[in-house]
Amino acid sequence: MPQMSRRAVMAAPVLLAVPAAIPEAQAHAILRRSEPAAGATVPPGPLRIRIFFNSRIDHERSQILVAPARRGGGGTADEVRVELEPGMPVTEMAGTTQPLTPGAWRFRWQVLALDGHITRGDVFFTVAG
Ligand SMILES: [Cu+2]
Repeated sequence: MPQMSRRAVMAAPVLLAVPAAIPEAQAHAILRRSEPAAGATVPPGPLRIRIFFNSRIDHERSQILVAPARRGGGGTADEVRVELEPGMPVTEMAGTTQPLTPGAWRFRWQVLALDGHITRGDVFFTVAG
């Protein structure tokens, strides 16, 4: 093998490590849909949250946090981590919250995809009075 070709082969793994070089098809996890959906109204009490992603996630390094929704975004002090259900499909995660009181709430999902990228987002919903 000529010297130039060998160098090109050696360089390939380095290029793959650059996030911008990874095709969208192999990219990080994006929320496809959730239960509850954004803007939904749910009854008071414990709430089962289920989230569907476009790609495989690492359940060990992914989480769902629930907190009251505050005007202007708010901080993370009120967030409570939801224990994830074991045995979910590789593109889903789910867990059930403690009883939720009536009002505005959000859950925050944060997941690690197999491409090594962490993504997160907030889903706002209402607990009926
Ligand atoms: Cu990615």
